[in-house]
Amino acid sequence: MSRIVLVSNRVADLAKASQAGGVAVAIADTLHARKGLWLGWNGRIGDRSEELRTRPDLTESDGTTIATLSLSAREHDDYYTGYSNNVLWPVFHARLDIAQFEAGYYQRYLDVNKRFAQALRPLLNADDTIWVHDYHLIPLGMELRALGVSNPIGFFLHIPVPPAQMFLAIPEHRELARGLASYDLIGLQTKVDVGNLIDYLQDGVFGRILQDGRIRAFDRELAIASFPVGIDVDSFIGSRPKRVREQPPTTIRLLGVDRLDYTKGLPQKFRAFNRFLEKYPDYRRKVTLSQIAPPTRETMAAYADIRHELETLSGRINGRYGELDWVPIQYIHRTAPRKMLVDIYRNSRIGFVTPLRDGMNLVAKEYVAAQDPNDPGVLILSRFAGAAEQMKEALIVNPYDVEEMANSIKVALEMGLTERQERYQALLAGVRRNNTYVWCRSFLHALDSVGRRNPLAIPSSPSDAARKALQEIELARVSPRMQPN
Ligand code: ADQ
Repeated sequence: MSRIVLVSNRVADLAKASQAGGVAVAIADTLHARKGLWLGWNGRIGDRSEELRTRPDLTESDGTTIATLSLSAREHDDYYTGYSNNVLWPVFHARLDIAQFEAGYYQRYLDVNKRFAQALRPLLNADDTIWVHDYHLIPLGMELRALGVSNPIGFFLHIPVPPAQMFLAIPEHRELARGLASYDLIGLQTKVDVGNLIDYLQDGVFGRILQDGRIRAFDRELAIASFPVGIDVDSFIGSRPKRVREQPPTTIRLLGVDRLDYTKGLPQKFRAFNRFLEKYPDYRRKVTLSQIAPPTRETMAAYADIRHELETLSGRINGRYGELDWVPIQYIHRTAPRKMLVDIYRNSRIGFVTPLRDGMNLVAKEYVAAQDPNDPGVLILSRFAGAAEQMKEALIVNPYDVEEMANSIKVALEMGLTERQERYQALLAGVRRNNTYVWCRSFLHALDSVGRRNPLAIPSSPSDAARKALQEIELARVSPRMQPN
Protein backbone atom coordinates (compact mmCIF):
# COMPACT_ATOMS: atom_id res chain seq x y z
CA MET A 1 0.00 0.00 0.00
CA SER A 2 1.39 3.41 -0.95
CA ARG A 3 2.42 5.97 1.65
CA ILE A 4 -0.07 8.68 2.54
CA VAL A 5 1.13 12.28 2.63
CA LEU A 6 -1.11 14.74 4.40
CA VAL A 7 -0.89 18.51 4.16
CA SER A 8 -2.97 20.89 6.29
CA ASN A 9 -2.55 24.35 7.73
CA ARG A 10 -1.86 22.95 11.21
CA VAL A 11 -0.54 19.54 12.22
CA ALA A 12 -2.42 17.80 15.04
CA ASP A 13 -0.62 16.25 17.99
CA LEU A 14 -0.83 12.56 17.03
CA ALA A 15 -0.32 11.45 20.63
CA LYS A 16 -3.51 13.31 21.60
CA ALA A 17 -5.53 12.52 18.44
CA SER A 18 -7.61 9.82 20.13
CA GLN A 19 -8.85 12.40 22.65
CA ALA A 20 -9.94 14.74 19.87
CA GLY A 21 -12.61 12.28 18.67
CA GLY A 22 -13.24 13.95 15.28
CA VAL A 23 -11.29 13.76 12.05
CA ALA A 24 -7.89 13.70 13.80
CA VAL A 25 -8.37 10.19 15.17
CA ALA A 26 -9.05 8.60 11.76
CA ILE A 27 -6.21 10.52 10.16
CA ALA A 28 -3.79 9.46 12.91
CA ASP A 29 -4.77 5.80 12.42
CA THR A 30 -4.39 6.02 8.64
CA LEU A 31 -1.00 7.70 8.90
CA HIS A 32 0.10 5.02 11.31
CA ALA A 33 -1.14 2.15 9.10
CA ARG A 34 0.39 3.58 5.91
CA LYS A 35 3.59 4.96 7.46
CA GLY A 36 2.77 8.46 6.37
CA LEU A 37 4.08 11.99 6.35
CA TRP A 38 2.22 15.08 7.62
CA LEU A 39 3.28 18.60 6.66
CA GLY A 40 1.88 21.82 8.13
CA TRP A 41 2.51 25.05 10.01
CA ASN A 42 3.95 24.54 13.49
CA GLY A 43 1.94 27.44 14.95
CA ARG A 44 5.05 29.58 15.43
CA ILE A 45 5.62 33.03 13.95
CA GLY A 46 9.20 34.00 13.28
CA ASP A 47 11.44 34.97 10.42
CA ARG A 48 14.00 32.40 9.26
CA SER A 49 16.78 32.61 6.74
CA GLU A 50 15.74 32.13 3.11
CA GLU A 51 17.36 28.69 2.99
CA LEU A 52 15.59 27.44 6.11
CA ARG A 53 12.20 28.75 5.01
CA THR A 54 11.64 25.76 2.70
CA ARG A 55 13.40 23.23 4.92
CA PRO A 56 10.85 21.83 7.40
CA ASP A 57 11.66 20.58 10.89
CA LEU A 58 11.27 16.79 10.83
CA THR A 59 10.25 14.60 13.76
CA GLU A 60 9.12 10.99 13.98
CA SER A 61 5.99 9.99 15.85
CA ASP A 62 5.06 6.30 15.93
CA GLY A 63 6.27 5.63 12.38
CA THR A 64 4.84 8.87 10.97
CA THR A 65 7.07 11.74 9.88
CA ILE A 66 5.86 15.14 11.02
CA ALA A 67 7.24 18.02 8.94
CA THR A 68 6.55 21.57 10.13
CA LEU A 69 7.29 25.08 8.93
CA SER A 70 6.95 28.42 10.67
CA LEU A 71 5.35 31.54 9.18
CA SER A 72 6.77 35.05 9.15
CA ALA A 73 4.65 37.75 10.81
CA ARG A 74 3.62 39.12 7.39
CA GLU A 75 2.71 35.65 6.12
CA HIS A 76 0.62 35.06 9.22
CA ASP A 77 -1.18 38.38 8.67
CA ASP A 78 -1.82 37.92 4.95
CA TYR A 79 -2.00 34.16 4.30
CA TYR A 80 -3.68 33.03 7.52
CA THR A 81 -5.57 35.94 9.07
CA GLY A 82 -5.99 37.86 5.81
CA TYR A 83 -6.86 35.73 2.82
CA SER A 84 -7.86 32.48 4.55
CA ASN A 85 -9.93 33.92 7.39
CA ASN A 86 -10.97 37.37 6.21
CA VAL A 87 -11.75 36.48 2.58
CA LEU A 88 -12.31 32.75 2.01
CA TRP A 89 -13.94 31.89 5.36
CA PRO A 90 -16.61 34.63 5.15
CA VAL A 91 -17.35 34.11 1.43
CA PHE A 92 -17.62 30.33 1.75
CA HIS A 93 -20.02 30.91 4.67
CA ALA A 94 -22.11 33.32 2.54
CA ARG A 95 -20.92 36.51 4.31
CA LEU A 96 -19.84 38.63 1.35
CA ASP A 97 -20.58 41.73 3.45
CA ILE A 98 -17.57 41.22 5.74
CA ALA A 99 -15.06 39.76 3.25
CA GLN A 100 -11.97 42.00 2.91
CA PHE A 101 -11.51 41.75 -0.86
CA GLU A 102 -9.48 44.90 -1.29
CA ALA A 103 -6.78 44.30 1.26
CA GLY A 104 -4.33 42.68 -1.19
CA TYR A 105 -3.81 39.46 0.77
CA TYR A 106 -3.87 37.10 -2.20
CA GLN A 107 -0.24 37.29 -3.32
CA ARG A 108 1.12 36.18 0.04
CA TYR A 109 -1.54 33.46 0.30
CA LEU A 110 -0.16 32.13 -3.00
CA ASP A 111 3.46 32.57 -1.84
CA VAL A 112 2.91 30.49 1.29
CA ASN A 113 1.28 27.75 -0.77
CA LYS A 114 4.29 27.83 -3.07
CA ARG A 115 6.64 27.56 -0.10
CA PHE A 116 4.70 24.59 1.33
CA ALA A 117 4.99 22.92 -2.11
CA GLN A 118 8.75 23.58 -2.29
CA ALA A 119 9.19 22.18 1.21
CA LEU A 120 7.19 19.07 0.39
CA ARG A 121 8.69 18.28 -3.03
CA PRO A 122 12.01 16.73 -1.83
CA LEU A 123 10.19 14.62 0.78
CA LEU A 124 7.94 12.87 -1.75
CA ASN A 125 8.26 9.32 -3.10
CA ALA A 126 7.05 8.38 -6.58
CA ASP A 127 4.13 6.27 -5.32
CA ASP A 128 2.88 8.56 -2.52
CA THR A 129 -0.79 9.52 -2.38
CA ILE A 130 -1.14 13.16 -1.36
CA TRP A 131 -4.14 14.49 0.60
CA VAL A 132 -4.48 18.25 1.06
CA HIS A 133 -6.92 19.73 3.59
CA ASP A 134 -9.03 22.84 3.60
CA TYR A 135 -9.34 26.38 2.31
CA HIS A 136 -5.91 27.60 3.44
CA LEU A 137 -4.28 25.39 0.80
CA ILE A 138 -6.44 25.55 -2.34
CA PRO A 139 -3.47 26.43 -4.65
CA LEU A 140 -1.13 23.79 -3.18
CA GLY A 141 -1.96 21.12 -5.77
CA MET A 142 -1.27 23.57 -8.60
CA GLU A 143 2.09 24.52 -7.06
CA LEU A 144 3.03 20.85 -6.71
CA ARG A 145 2.08 20.19 -10.34
CA ALA A 146 4.29 23.15 -11.37
CA LEU A 147 7.18 21.39 -9.61
CA GLY A 148 6.56 18.26 -11.67
CA VAL A 149 4.60 16.21 -9.11
CA SER A 150 2.36 13.73 -10.94
CA ASN A 151 1.22 11.68 -7.94
CA PRO A 152 -2.51 11.44 -7.19
CA ILE A 153 -3.47 14.53 -5.19
CA GLY A 154 -6.80 14.84 -3.40
CA PHE A 155 -8.30 17.87 -1.69
CA PHE A 156 -10.93 17.89 1.07
CA LEU A 157 -12.80 21.07 1.93
CA HIS A 158 -14.15 21.09 5.50
CA ILE A 159 -16.28 24.22 5.04
CA PRO A 160 -19.30 24.71 2.76
CA VAL A 161 -19.11 25.72 -0.91
CA PRO A 162 -21.17 28.87 -1.55
CA PRO A 163 -23.62 29.19 -4.45
CA ALA A 164 -21.88 30.02 -7.76
CA GLN A 165 -22.87 33.70 -7.70
CA MET A 166 -21.01 34.20 -4.42
CA PHE A 167 -17.93 32.32 -5.57
CA LEU A 168 -17.83 34.66 -8.60
CA ALA A 169 -17.57 37.65 -6.25
CA ILE A 170 -14.03 36.66 -5.23
CA PRO A 171 -11.73 38.76 -7.43
CA GLU A 172 -9.27 35.85 -7.73
CA HIS A 173 -11.94 33.18 -8.36
CA ARG A 174 -10.37 32.06 -11.65
CA GLU A 175 -7.01 31.43 -10.03
CA LEU A 176 -8.71 29.52 -7.23
CA ALA A 177 -10.59 27.45 -9.81
CA ARG A 178 -7.35 26.69 -11.62
CA GLY A 179 -5.95 25.53 -8.28
CA LEU A 180 -8.96 23.29 -7.67
CA ALA A 181 -8.66 21.79 -11.15
CA SER A 182 -5.11 20.61 -10.33
CA TYR A 183 -6.46 17.96 -7.98
CA ASP A 184 -7.58 14.51 -9.08
CA LEU A 185 -10.34 14.35 -6.51
CA ILE A 186 -12.16 17.05 -4.56
CA GLY A 187 -14.08 15.86 -1.50
CA LEU A 188 -16.85 18.02 -0.07
CA GLN A 189 -19.13 17.62 2.93
CA THR A 190 -22.54 17.46 1.22
CA LYS A 191 -24.31 16.91 -2.08
CA VAL A 192 -25.41 20.55 -2.00
CA ASP A 193 -21.73 21.57 -1.91
CA VAL A 194 -20.99 19.25 -4.85
CA GLY A 195 -23.83 20.86 -6.83
CA ASN A 196 -22.60 24.37 -5.97
CA LEU A 197 -19.03 23.65 -7.05
CA ILE A 198 -20.07 21.99 -10.30
CA ASP A 199 -22.43 24.92 -11.06
CA TYR A 200 -19.60 27.36 -10.43
CA LEU A 201 -17.10 25.47 -12.60
CA GLN A 202 -19.63 25.34 -15.43
CA ASP A 203 -20.82 28.96 -15.16
CA GLY A 204 -17.63 30.64 -13.99
CA VAL A 205 -14.81 28.93 -15.89
CA PHE A 206 -16.56 26.94 -18.67
CA GLY A 207 -16.09 23.55 -17.02
CA ARG A 208 -17.75 20.55 -18.75
CA ILE A 209 -19.29 17.44 -17.21
CA LEU A 210 -17.79 14.32 -18.85
CA GLN A 211 -19.63 11.07 -19.48
CA ASP A 212 -18.02 9.32 -16.52
CA GLY A 213 -19.23 12.12 -14.20
CA ARG A 214 -15.90 13.88 -13.88
CA ILE A 215 -15.44 17.56 -14.68
CA ARG A 216 -13.11 18.93 -17.33
CA ALA A 217 -11.70 22.38 -16.54
CA PHE A 218 -8.42 24.11 -17.44
CA ASP A 219 -7.43 21.04 -19.53
CA ARG A 220 -7.63 18.74 -16.54
CA GLU A 221 -10.16 16.15 -15.44
CA LEU A 222 -11.19 15.95 -11.84
CA ALA A 223 -13.75 14.07 -9.77
CA ILE A 224 -15.95 15.84 -7.22
CA ALA A 225 -17.96 13.90 -4.65
CA SER A 226 -19.34 14.22 -1.12
CA PHE A 227 -17.67 12.47 1.81
CA PRO A 228 -19.48 13.60 4.97
CA VAL A 229 -17.15 13.91 7.94
CA GLY A 230 -18.06 11.78 10.96
CA ILE A 231 -16.97 11.12 14.54
CA ASP A 232 -15.31 8.28 16.42
CA VAL A 233 -18.66 7.06 17.83
CA ASP A 234 -17.25 4.78 20.52
CA SER A 235 -15.38 7.59 22.21
CA PHE A 236 -18.76 9.20 22.95
CA ILE A 237 -20.59 6.07 24.07
CA GLY A 238 -19.75 4.49 27.38
CA SER A 239 -21.10 3.43 30.70
CA ARG A 240 -23.40 6.06 32.08
CA PRO A 241 -21.17 8.90 33.30
CA LYS A 242 -21.76 10.53 36.60
CA ARG A 243 -24.02 13.52 36.29
CA VAL A 244 -22.52 16.98 36.15
CA ARG A 245 -23.70 19.26 38.92
CA GLU A 246 -26.79 21.16 37.89
CA GLN A 247 -28.06 24.57 38.94
CA PRO A 248 -30.42 23.98 40.72
CA PRO A 249 -30.44 20.13 40.40
CA THR A 250 -33.94 20.05 38.87
CA THR A 251 -33.18 22.43 36.00
CA ILE A 252 -33.53 20.99 32.48
CA ARG A 253 -30.52 21.83 30.33
CA LEU A 254 -30.45 22.98 26.71
CA LEU A 255 -26.90 22.78 25.45
CA GLY A 256 -24.92 24.70 22.86
CA VAL A 257 -21.26 23.89 22.13
CA ASP A 258 -19.73 26.01 19.40
CA ARG A 259 -16.51 27.87 18.69
CA LEU A 260 -17.25 31.56 19.14
CA ASP A 261 -17.70 32.31 15.44
CA TYR A 262 -20.18 34.52 13.60
CA THR A 263 -21.19 31.53 11.45
CA LYS A 264 -22.53 29.58 14.43
CA GLY A 265 -25.72 31.65 14.89
CA LEU A 266 -25.23 32.33 18.60
CA PRO A 267 -27.07 35.68 18.84
CA GLN A 268 -30.08 34.15 17.05
CA LYS A 269 -29.93 31.19 19.45
CA PHE A 270 -29.93 33.50 22.50
CA ARG A 271 -32.81 35.52 21.04
CA ALA A 272 -34.78 32.31 20.42
CA PHE A 273 -34.29 31.30 24.06
CA ASN A 274 -35.36 34.78 25.13
CA ARG A 275 -38.52 34.44 22.99
CA PHE A 276 -39.19 31.00 24.46
CA LEU A 277 -39.07 32.37 28.02
CA GLU A 278 -41.27 35.28 27.00
CA LYS A 279 -43.84 33.14 25.19
CA TYR A 280 -43.96 30.19 27.58
CA PRO A 281 -43.61 31.66 31.10
CA ASP A 282 -44.41 28.31 32.77
CA TYR A 283 -40.95 27.14 31.75
CA ARG A 284 -39.13 29.97 33.54
CA ARG A 285 -36.94 28.65 36.42
CA LYS A 286 -37.24 25.14 34.94
CA VAL A 287 -34.93 25.41 31.92
CA THR A 288 -31.37 26.70 31.49
CA LEU A 289 -29.43 27.28 28.28
CA SER A 290 -25.76 26.31 28.79
CA GLN A 291 -23.68 27.74 25.95
CA ILE A 292 -20.04 26.69 25.86
CA ALA A 293 -18.23 28.88 23.33
CA PRO A 294 -14.43 28.90 23.39
CA PRO A 295 -12.79 31.91 21.73
CA THR A 296 -11.11 31.67 18.32
CA ARG A 297 -9.40 34.21 16.03
CA GLU A 298 -9.80 36.86 18.72
CA THR A 299 -7.70 39.50 17.01
CA MET A 300 -10.19 39.84 14.15
CA ALA A 301 -12.82 42.56 14.39
CA ALA A 302 -15.78 40.35 13.42
CA TYR A 303 -14.92 37.97 16.29
CA ALA A 304 -14.57 40.78 18.85
CA ASP A 305 -17.97 42.10 17.68
CA ILE A 306 -19.74 38.77 18.12
CA ARG A 307 -18.24 38.33 21.60
CA HIS A 308 -19.45 41.76 22.64
CA GLU A 309 -22.92 41.10 21.22
CA LEU A 310 -23.25 37.80 23.11
CA GLU A 311 -22.10 39.27 26.40
CA THR A 312 -24.63 42.06 26.04
CA LEU A 313 -27.45 39.69 25.04
CA SER A 314 -26.84 37.11 27.79
CA GLY A 315 -26.53 39.92 30.36
CA ARG A 316 -29.81 41.42 29.21
CA ILE A 317 -31.71 38.09 29.23
CA ASN A 318 -30.30 37.05 32.60
CA GLY A 319 -31.08 40.48 34.02
CA ARG A 320 -34.63 40.32 32.73
CA TYR A 321 -35.61 36.80 33.75
CA GLY A 322 -32.98 35.61 36.26
CA GLU A 323 -33.72 34.87 39.91
CA LEU A 324 -31.39 34.50 42.89
CA ASP A 325 -31.51 30.72 42.46
CA TRP A 326 -31.79 30.53 38.62
CA VAL A 327 -29.65 31.89 35.81
CA PRO A 328 -31.42 31.48 32.42
CA ILE A 329 -28.23 31.47 30.29
CA GLN A 330 -24.94 30.00 31.47
CA TYR A 331 -22.45 31.43 29.00
CA ILE A 332 -19.01 29.84 29.29
CA HIS A 333 -16.28 31.36 27.19
CA ARG A 334 -13.68 28.57 27.20
CA THR A 335 -12.90 25.04 26.04
CA ALA A 336 -14.32 22.14 28.04
CA PRO A 337 -12.22 18.98 28.52
CA ARG A 338 -13.53 16.25 26.20
CA LYS A 339 -14.55 13.91 29.03
CA MET A 340 -16.58 16.66 30.62
CA LEU A 341 -18.14 17.48 27.26
CA VAL A 342 -19.39 13.90 26.91
CA ASP A 343 -20.97 14.10 30.39
CA ILE A 344 -22.63 17.41 29.59
CA TYR A 345 -23.97 16.10 26.25
CA ARG A 346 -25.49 13.12 28.02
CA ASN A 347 -27.08 15.20 30.76
CA SER A 348 -28.63 17.79 28.45
CA ARG A 349 -32.24 17.33 27.39
CA ILE A 350 -31.77 19.32 24.20
CA GLY A 351 -28.75 19.65 21.89
CA PHE A 352 -29.26 23.12 20.40
CA VAL A 353 -27.12 23.28 17.23
CA THR A 354 -28.18 26.20 15.05
CA PRO A 355 -25.34 27.54 12.84
CA LEU A 356 -26.24 30.00 10.07
CA ARG A 357 -23.98 27.96 7.83
CA ASP A 358 -21.62 25.07 8.61
CA GLY A 359 -19.65 22.55 6.53
CA MET A 360 -20.84 19.62 8.66
CA ASN A 361 -20.98 20.31 12.44
CA LEU A 362 -19.58 17.49 14.52
CA VAL A 363 -21.24 18.68 17.74
CA ALA A 364 -24.61 17.47 16.38
CA LYS A 365 -23.18 13.96 15.90
CA GLU A 366 -21.33 13.96 19.23
CA TYR A 367 -24.51 14.99 21.07
CA VAL A 368 -26.49 12.08 19.57
CA ALA A 369 -23.73 9.52 20.22
CA ALA A 370 -23.49 10.52 23.90
CA GLN A 371 -27.21 10.08 24.70
CA ASP A 372 -28.60 7.52 27.14
CA PRO A 373 -30.59 5.06 24.93
CA ASN A 374 -33.17 4.64 27.70
CA ASP A 375 -33.83 8.36 28.03
CA PRO A 376 -32.34 10.20 25.06
CA GLY A 377 -32.45 13.94 24.55
CA VAL A 378 -33.63 15.74 21.41
CA LEU A 379 -31.43 17.36 18.78
CA ILE A 380 -32.55 20.71 17.37
CA LEU A 381 -30.52 21.25 14.22
CA SER A 382 -30.14 24.08 11.71
CA ARG A 383 -31.12 23.25 8.15
CA PHE A 384 -27.94 25.07 7.09
CA ALA A 385 -25.54 22.72 8.87
CA GLY A 386 -24.11 20.10 6.49
CA ALA A 387 -25.16 17.52 9.10
CA ALA A 388 -28.83 18.25 8.32
CA GLU A 389 -28.46 16.45 4.97
CA GLN A 390 -28.04 13.18 6.88
CA MET A 391 -29.69 13.85 10.26
CA LYS A 392 -33.26 14.20 9.08
CA GLU A 393 -34.76 12.80 12.30
CA ALA A 394 -33.59 15.84 14.27
CA LEU A 395 -35.97 18.77 14.77
CA ILE A 396 -34.79 20.77 11.76
CA VAL A 397 -35.11 24.55 12.11
CA ASN A 398 -34.35 27.74 10.21
CA PRO A 399 -31.73 29.52 12.38
CA TYR A 400 -32.88 32.93 11.12
CA ASP A 401 -36.43 32.27 12.37
CA VAL A 402 -36.38 33.03 16.08
CA GLU A 403 -40.07 32.24 16.49
CA GLU A 404 -39.71 28.77 14.95
CA MET A 405 -36.68 28.01 17.13
CA ALA A 406 -38.55 29.13 20.28
CA ASN A 407 -41.45 26.82 19.38
CA SER A 408 -39.10 23.92 18.64
CA ILE A 409 -37.66 24.18 22.18
CA LYS A 410 -41.18 23.62 23.52
CA VAL A 411 -41.78 20.71 21.12
CA ALA A 412 -38.50 19.11 22.19
CA LEU A 413 -39.23 19.53 25.91
CA GLU A 414 -42.67 17.96 25.55
CA MET A 415 -41.70 15.10 23.24
CA GLY A 416 -42.68 11.67 24.63
CA LEU A 417 -40.16 8.93 25.39
CA THR A 418 -41.17 6.69 22.46
CA GLU A 419 -40.70 9.42 19.87
CA ARG A 420 -37.41 10.51 21.44
CA GLN A 421 -36.13 6.93 21.29
CA GLU A 422 -37.24 6.41 17.69
CA ARG A 423 -35.54 9.59 16.54
CA TYR A 424 -32.42 8.83 18.57
CA GLN A 425 -32.09 5.30 17.17
CA ALA A 426 -32.43 6.48 13.58
CA LEU A 427 -29.94 9.31 14.16
CA LEU A 428 -27.44 7.06 15.92
CA ALA A 429 -27.60 4.49 13.09
CA GLY A 430 -26.66 7.24 10.62
CA VAL A 431 -23.86 8.58 12.82
CA ARG A 432 -22.44 5.05 13.08
CA ARG A 433 -22.78 4.38 9.36
CA ASN A 434 -20.90 7.53 8.38
CA ASN A 435 -18.30 7.55 11.13
CA THR A 436 -14.87 9.16 10.90
CA TYR A 437 -13.13 5.95 9.75
CA VAL A 438 -15.60 5.50 6.90
CA TRP A 439 -15.03 9.12 5.85
CA CYS A 440 -11.26 8.70 5.77
CA ARG A 441 -11.24 5.29 4.08
CA SER A 442 -13.84 6.16 1.45
CA PHE A 443 -11.98 9.33 0.44
CA LEU A 444 -8.66 7.50 0.17
CA HIS A 445 -10.28 4.60 -1.66
CA ALA A 446 -11.64 7.01 -4.29
CA LEU A 447 -8.30 8.83 -4.52
CA ASP A 448 -6.39 5.58 -4.92
CA SER A 449 -8.75 4.63 -7.78
CA VAL A 450 -7.74 7.84 -9.54
CA GLY A 451 -4.12 6.98 -8.89
CA ARG A 452 -4.48 3.61 -10.58
CA ARG A 453 -5.73 5.58 -13.61
CA ASN A 454 -8.94 3.57 -13.64
CA PRO A 455 -11.97 5.54 -14.67
CA LEU A 456 -13.13 6.70 -11.28
CA ALA A 457 -16.50 5.38 -10.25
CA ILE A 458 -17.82 8.29 -8.24
CA PRO A 459 -19.95 6.96 -5.37
CA SER A 460 -23.55 7.87 -6.15
CA SER A 461 -24.28 8.49 -2.49
CA PRO A 462 -22.38 8.63 0.77
CA SER A 463 -23.84 5.29 1.77
CA ASP A 464 -22.36 3.67 -1.35
CA ALA A 465 -19.02 5.19 -0.45
CA ALA A 466 -19.40 3.93 3.08
CA ARG A 467 -20.30 0.43 1.93
CA LYS A 468 -17.30 0.24 -0.40
CA ALA A 469 -14.99 1.45 2.32
CA LEU A 470 -16.40 -1.05 4.78
CA GLN A 471 -15.82 -3.92 2.35
CA GLU A 472 -12.27 -2.80 1.84
CA ILE A 473 -11.62 -2.50 5.54
CA GLU A 474 -12.93 -6.02 6.10
CA LEU A 475 -10.83 -7.43 3.27
CA ALA A 476 -7.71 -5.73 4.53
CA ARG A 477 -8.25 -7.16 8.03
CA VAL A 478 -6.76 -4.10 9.59
CA SER A 479 -6.06 -3.60 13.26
CA PRO A 480 -9.13 -3.37 15.55
CA ARG A 481 -8.71 0.41 15.99
CA MET A 482 -9.12 0.89 12.25
CA GLN A 483 -12.44 -0.90 12.15
CA PRO A 484 -15.55 1.18 11.70
CA ASN A 485 -18.19 1.43 14.36
P1 ADQ B 1 -15.49 23.62 13.30
O1 ADQ B 1 -16.04 24.89 12.72
O2 ADQ B 1 -14.49 23.79 14.36
O3 ADQ B 1 -14.90 22.67 12.17
P2 ADQ B 1 -17.36 21.48 14.39
O4 ADQ B 1 -17.64 20.51 13.33
O5 ADQ B 1 -18.54 21.77 15.22
O6 ADQ B 1 -16.85 22.90 13.88
O7 ADQ B 1 -16.21 20.88 15.29
C1 ADQ B 1 -15.89 21.44 16.49
C2 ADQ B 1 -15.17 20.43 17.37
O8 ADQ B 1 -14.64 21.17 18.46
C3 ADQ B 1 -16.09 19.37 17.92
O9 ADQ B 1 -15.43 18.13 17.96
C4 ADQ B 1 -16.41 19.88 19.33
O10 ADQ B 1 -16.60 18.86 20.28
C5 ADQ B 1 -15.18 20.69 19.66
N1 ADQ B 1 -15.57 21.82 20.52
C6 ADQ B 1 -16.35 22.86 20.20
N2 ADQ B 1 -16.53 23.66 21.27
C7 ADQ B 1 -15.85 23.10 22.29
C8 ADQ B 1 -15.64 23.44 23.66
N3 ADQ B 1 -16.17 24.51 24.22
N4 ADQ B 1 -14.88 22.64 24.37
C9 ADQ B 1 -14.33 21.55 23.83
N5 ADQ B 1 -14.48 21.16 22.57
C10 ADQ B 1 -15.23 21.93 21.80
C11 ADQ B 1 -14.76 22.68 10.73
C12 ADQ B 1 -16.01 23.05 9.93
C13 ADQ B 1 -17.15 22.14 10.33
C14 ADQ B 1 -16.76 20.67 10.12
C15 ADQ B 1 -15.42 20.37 10.79
C16 ADQ B 1 -14.91 18.97 10.42
O11 ADQ B 1 -16.34 24.42 10.14
O12 ADQ B 1 -18.32 22.44 9.58
O13 ADQ B 1 -17.75 19.83 10.68
O14 ADQ B 1 -14.42 21.31 10.37
O15 ADQ B 1 -14.83 18.80 9.04
